[in-house]
Amino acid sequence: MYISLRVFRSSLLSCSVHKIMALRQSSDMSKFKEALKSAKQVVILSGAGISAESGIPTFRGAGGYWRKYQASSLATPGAFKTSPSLVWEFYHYRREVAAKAQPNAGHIAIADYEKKHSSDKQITVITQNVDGLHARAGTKNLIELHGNLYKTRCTKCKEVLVNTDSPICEALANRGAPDENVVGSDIPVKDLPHCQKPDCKGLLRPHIVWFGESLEPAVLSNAEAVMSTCDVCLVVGTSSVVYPAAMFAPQAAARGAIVAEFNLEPTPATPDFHYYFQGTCGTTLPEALAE
Ligand code: BJW
Ligand code: ZN
Repeated sequence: MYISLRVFRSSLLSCSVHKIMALRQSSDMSKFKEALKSAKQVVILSGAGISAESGIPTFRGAGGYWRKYQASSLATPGAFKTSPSLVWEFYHYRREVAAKAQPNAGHIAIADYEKKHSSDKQITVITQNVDGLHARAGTKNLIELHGNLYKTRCTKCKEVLVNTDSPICEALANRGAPDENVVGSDIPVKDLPHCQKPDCKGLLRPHIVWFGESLEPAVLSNAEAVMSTCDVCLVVGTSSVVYPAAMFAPQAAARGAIVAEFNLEPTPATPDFHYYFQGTCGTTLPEALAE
């Protein structure tokens, strides 16, 4: 359920005031592992940082550009309306990069942890990533909040389909190079991916949640449900600036769940959490999730 930014910020502010008195942050791994051991419901909330070691660029910071465009400026309905060709080139490039990437030690540690503990704990991975690497590492109980690079949605009949074709259509073959000297994109709309239903033939788009679009209601309510009951939450490789995901873990911490952040650097949400482990997910997660 949505709360307004003003209400959210003021509730965070009062939480933060409370925490200044009550919450002492720790980076004691053995203490965290004790808390994890006794947890019954565990959520792992991941972001682009977990896939960085697989060679997939993050959104913010130096890697967040494709050609001269900031990645987040292409992930909008407006950009697709203005130039479906440019946006498809961007997504074609990212589909190819992610298809060649392999899950890394962080993804694998999470998948192994679920495999080992699914009989004594409820473990859910909520990811903001669209690259499919958690599933490829073997994670089963997975909520993909922002969609998936290998799903398409018809702009006309709204049908969602899995599509792993490479390239997704002939016109995109050898397109999408990240070279910043390449300007614009000129693939005629008729040559971009289209719905195969004979009575539809609508233009397809990536089945991804762009800025300003709502998350799928069922996906959002599943995520909110597990976030509202977990006893331990690991927040891994996310800058915690994109809503609604950015408020999941601070809200869980505010109601008393133990929250641990794993990141290369502190984020705006770091002060809200009980534990902070600085470093790459590929090194910190295998340690945190091992027996
Ligand atoms: C490592 C590491 C290593 C690196 N190890 N760590 C409330 C308040 C204000 C604004 C809003 C609000 N509610 C909604 C909005 C608007 C908007 C929003 O949040 N804007 C903010 C930027 C302010 N949200 C939306 O529009 C959402 N829709 C929505 O809520 O609809 C209703 C609504 C709309 C408007 C107003 C009100 C209500 C939809 C959000 C969809 C996000 N989509 C994207 C792109 C699509 C996916 C794609 O093409 O791939 O999803 S944006 C982009 O950001 C992507 C990511 O999933 C998402 C989060 O980024 P993430 O994963 O955190 O990556 P980075 O790069 O930011 O951070 C990486 C981190 O890893 C860093 O911290 C590094 O340090 C770390 N790191 N290597 C460990 N090896
Ligand atoms: Zn269709």
